Amino acid sequence: MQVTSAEFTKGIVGTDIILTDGVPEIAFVGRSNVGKSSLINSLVNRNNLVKVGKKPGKTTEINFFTINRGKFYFVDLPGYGYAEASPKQKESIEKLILWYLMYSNASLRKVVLILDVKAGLTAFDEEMVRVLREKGHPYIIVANKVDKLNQKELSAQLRAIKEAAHEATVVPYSAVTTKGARELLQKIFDEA
Ligand SMILES: Nc1nc2c(ncn2[C@@H]2O[C@H](COP(=O)(O)OP(=O)(O)OP(=O)(O)O)[C@@H](O)[C@H]2O)c(=O)[nH]1
Ligand SMILES: [Mg+2]
Repeated sequence: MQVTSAEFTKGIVGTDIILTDGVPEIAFVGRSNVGKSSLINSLVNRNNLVKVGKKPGKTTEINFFTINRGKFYFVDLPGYGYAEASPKQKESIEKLILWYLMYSNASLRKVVLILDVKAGLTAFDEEMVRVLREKGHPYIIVANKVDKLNQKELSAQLRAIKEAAHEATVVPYSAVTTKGARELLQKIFDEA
């Protein structure tokens, strides 16, 4: 499937009518600064659909983007684990993400859990995997920023990530070079 159009639709912080319109959602979650927004831009071939590199930890809403004139939503979640956020801010972001994944009744077609390939899984990433498995949401792990590692480092990191994530599908990716974009789109849309 090709992404032929993408527009920002709305940001939500709780129950909203957009969650019940039946349009399948593809959600992008991950720690702050792993490249969620950059990755969405690279998948839709746009430089600035989603704002990148602004001060991390500022996005506190769940942002919906309409893909291919209403066939799907791409959903950009706020990043967790931003070191300089206050404990209260951290907690409210984690609560919002957990609510969305566990209780919002979102029509989740796929959850894309994004990691920094160098960092691997943090404690909250492991919590994410646990929740996704428990709720039975189909998910894919993306190991982003592979452009930062050489081949040897890369294969060791990918192996470690796969092991820590219960042998989940792990797609090596770079939002900078767009390496992995084709494979990721195929996996998101369940194509052979
Ligand atoms: N080298 C490299 N840098 C990347 C890649 N993807 C993103 N970055 C950089 O990482 C930084 C964070 O990227 P964002 O896309 O804003 O990350 P985010 O996960 O959306 O961050 P929050 O919105 O704060 O949660 C930016 O400086 C990007 O340019 C990548 O694949 N390779
Ligand atoms: Mg972002």
